[in-house]
Amino acid sequence: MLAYTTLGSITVENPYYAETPRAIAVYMKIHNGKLKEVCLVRAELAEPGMAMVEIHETVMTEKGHEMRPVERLCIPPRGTLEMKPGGYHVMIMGDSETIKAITADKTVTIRLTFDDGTQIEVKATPAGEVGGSHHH
Ligand SMILES: [Cu+2]
Repeated sequence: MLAYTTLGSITVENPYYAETPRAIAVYMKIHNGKLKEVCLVRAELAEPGMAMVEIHETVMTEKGHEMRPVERLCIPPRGTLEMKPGGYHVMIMGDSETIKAITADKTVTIRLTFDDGTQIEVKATPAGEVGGSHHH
């Protein structure tokens, strides 16, 4: 089963999250149905709290995997961007209490803002559960 959220010509498919004691990584596929490039410029929690939210990319360095914040994540015209483990993700960071509170109901709701003004609320479910990740 797949979960979709569509607004205008942007479709978010299958959002899911993975949790560690001090962070939550949210993954999804974003499809751009426009004939113009669209860029993700902001991610935030639908209910703001003590956590910090950033868009991250994972890069390989001499020291191994490293995560870096990115300012904008652009999706080509009629293209799809896949945020997945080892690549792009939305990262929510906080202390363990804050992280626990966010995932208490097994749903992480984030709001994505694109450079064309579109805002989409996305409800991510835990990785591996129904509506969560699917493997190829
Ligand atoms: Cu990260």
